[in-house]
Amino acid sequence: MHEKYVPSDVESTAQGEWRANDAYRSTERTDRPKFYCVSMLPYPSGKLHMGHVRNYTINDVMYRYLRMNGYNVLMPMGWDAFGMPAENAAMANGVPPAKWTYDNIAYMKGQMQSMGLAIDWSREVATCKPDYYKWNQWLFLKMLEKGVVYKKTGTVNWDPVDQTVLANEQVIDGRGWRSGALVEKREIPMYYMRITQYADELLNDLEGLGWPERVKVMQQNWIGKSYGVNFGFPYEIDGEQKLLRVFTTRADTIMGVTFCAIAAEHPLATRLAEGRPELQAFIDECKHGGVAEADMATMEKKGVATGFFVTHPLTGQQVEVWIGNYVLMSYGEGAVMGVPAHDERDFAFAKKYGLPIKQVVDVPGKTYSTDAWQEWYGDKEAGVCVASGKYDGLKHEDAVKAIAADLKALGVGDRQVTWRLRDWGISRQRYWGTPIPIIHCPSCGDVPVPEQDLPVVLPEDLVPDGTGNPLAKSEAFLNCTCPKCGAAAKRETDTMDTFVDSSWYFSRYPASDATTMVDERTDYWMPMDQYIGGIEHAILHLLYSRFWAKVMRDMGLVKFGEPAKNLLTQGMVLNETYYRENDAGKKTWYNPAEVAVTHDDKGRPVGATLNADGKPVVLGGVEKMSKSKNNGVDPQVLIDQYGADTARLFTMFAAPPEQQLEWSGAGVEGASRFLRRVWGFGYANADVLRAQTALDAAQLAETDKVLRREIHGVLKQADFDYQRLQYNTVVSAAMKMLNALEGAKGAQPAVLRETFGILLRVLYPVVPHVTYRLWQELGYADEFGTLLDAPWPKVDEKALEQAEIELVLQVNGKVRGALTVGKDAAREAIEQAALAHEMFAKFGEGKPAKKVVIVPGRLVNIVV
Ligand code: ANZ
Ligand code: ZN
Repeated sequence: MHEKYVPSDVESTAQGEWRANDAYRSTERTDRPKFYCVSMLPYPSGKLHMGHVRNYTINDVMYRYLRMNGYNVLMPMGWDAFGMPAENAAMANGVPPAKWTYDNIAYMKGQMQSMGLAIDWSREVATCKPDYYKWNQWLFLKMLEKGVVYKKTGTVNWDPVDQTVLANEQVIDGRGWRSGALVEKREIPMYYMRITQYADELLNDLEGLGWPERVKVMQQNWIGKSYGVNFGFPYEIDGEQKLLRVFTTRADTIMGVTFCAIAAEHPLATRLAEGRPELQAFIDECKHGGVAEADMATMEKKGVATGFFVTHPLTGQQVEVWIGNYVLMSYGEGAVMGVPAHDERDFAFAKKYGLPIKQVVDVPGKTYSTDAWQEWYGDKEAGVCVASGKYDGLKHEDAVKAIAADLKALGVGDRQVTWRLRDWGISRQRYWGTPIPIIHCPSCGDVPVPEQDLPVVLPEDLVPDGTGNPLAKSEAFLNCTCPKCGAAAKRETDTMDTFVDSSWYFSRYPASDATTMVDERTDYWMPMDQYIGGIEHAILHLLYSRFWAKVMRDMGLVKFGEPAKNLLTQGMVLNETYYRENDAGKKTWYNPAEVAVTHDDKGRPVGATLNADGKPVVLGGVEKMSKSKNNGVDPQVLIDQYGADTARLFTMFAAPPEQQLEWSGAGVEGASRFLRRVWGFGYANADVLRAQTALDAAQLAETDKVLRREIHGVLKQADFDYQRLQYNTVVSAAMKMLNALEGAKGAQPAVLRETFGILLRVLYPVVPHVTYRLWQELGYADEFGTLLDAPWPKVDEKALEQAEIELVLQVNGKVRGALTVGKDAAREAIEQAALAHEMFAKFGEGKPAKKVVIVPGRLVNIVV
């Protein structure tokens, strides 16, 4: 055994042995309970960042702890390998996205291996490989057959200069990110997945999931079930009687309607704009800008009056129709009844255009004013109807019922449930994705690719140039024959949204080599017992995954309807930021590695200078690690300098998994120091530790009992913390153990061996390399086998039982201190401990003790 702890040596040897033994390959054994723990698969962007390191270490700690505790555990890994960054890199460097992607995968896989993760690489999945995306295509066609997939026109962002469709994030302030051209909205045919068909189930099943409450609430809001009323305002146009239909959740405010607003794409708007250039101009203006719903909520409310009137169905009054940019064509009826007194958007709109505001709900004790919007104006629980004729005095629920009944009696409306959830448009006009398996034939129309011709393979050698989809220019891909009539035909060039790829990969890992989409190994492992990932995936990825699970279940492919029983959303990794600002106000951000920081006496940073020139930089505060703020720490640098175990220990110790983690150079140093101490203890006591003498519980010295009590007590707490996934306090437990071991002088060899063996196992899931090596070096492996499958240490309740008590210590009748002894300590042991006490040395004046008086459970008096 080396005297010095050399992480690179320890880690490469351990990893070499694990690889040689295929130590993390899992099988579908039935003699143990299974536990399937999965991290959200990474996008192969180039190299790992600290967020990845944290995510996978949490997963790894869980794996190792459970495996030692008798579970059959599987930790898989894969690559979310399609997507835009690869196309962007291709444009920048002229390499095909495939090459960039495969290179990144190889590099990042190497990094993961150097972290010592317990991944079963035999199950690796890359979503850009034909044997994976074949099944996206296959299920797409099955869904098409069943009507779960359908085609309709959808709105996209069109860049008129680059002649290409842009993703929402490529539209910046209404302009194309590369060309700077004003973006237009375009209607094109697209494929949709009917997720709305599962809306009720997606909502109801949330209840049974062991997920963070806030994630469930986010999903709930996204699905957005609302109970309302759908009714129409009668009008006449071109000699025809029609209804302007609206959807409202506040029918109780119907007497407060002062206008109606319709979306720019509403058919009535189109009709009214005929021969009215000022209306048409506004409609065209609305076509610019992004199509993201979030933009709609925050943008300035704008509109134009049409001079056209509809009739209020209950009062008979004339109500003017406006075209408004805040009305969405895709929600409800694409039209709203304007109640400025009680709807915040309508309020802003009415103030801007001087429309009347009529209060019809009153909350006792509050005074309404049209000066500024107040939260309570929109509260439906607190108020009652006023200025509403026969509905006066009714509360929200009763008013809605009464008004809906009246509208129904008039034949113009009824109650209605609506959902915020939209069907999922999966067509993308991009190259680097799963080809949609459809063939366009001039005579047969859209023809599905026959099952035996799957997969439709994506060419891997194209280089996009930013002007449209390269598939549309590739003759080799494009040209084919119609499977129905044999005539020359063209392939669909749209590819699938990359969220399709990530919607079911966890079901593929168990059966990654199967010639079917999934197989009985999927039945064995799924659903995931623990899913781990970032909160940024709380809505879309998780919702789509749940939807796919239900679709696959309904097709008889899998036996579960929810993919993840438990979800852990790990906290973000934060770091200090530093910058300088030039005269134009442009900030340059400096990496924390490039600056020297001064701290006050509380350790808070008070100033910093740039290493390069010694001049000051501004402290920008603690922020999420990101490229834009240049405050990332490269995990590779950390691993190269300190070893993977230190990186793992620091990330687990600095914060509980779900909390934010603040980076600290001092914390990393501390982690490294601690591991050197563990090693040092093992080295210094190697001979004693290696001696496998049996522990004789009856022959323990008091100091041995104290040590065992400490170690078993901390083990009990650590066990509890492992089970509730609180890994930071598991690390503190190990630190306490080491302190106790270092403080225990002259412990019996068997006790030292037992307690250090406990420390190694408690620490092992967090720092598997150094503990694995010590386990071997100190002969534990000979006794228990490899640390990977060593039995988890059991708490010896007997060791805990002997609680300590404190006795008052007197010297010549004067109180000089306290003496801690075991509850059942024998007379001689107490006498011994009293005479060894430092207070006796100090106040006994070097004289021998004449007599030691012991009052059991109370005090000890040494008389000299
Ligand atoms: C009148 C009203 C009065 C409304 C009031 C609210 C408060 P949720 O709850 O999210 O489903 N709305 C309906 N269709 C719309 C569309 N296409 N674009 C924009 N807004 C639309 O929202 C339902 C409410 O959103 C509806 O209730 C309607 O405004 C508006 F004091 O009707 B309400
Ligand atoms: Zn044909």
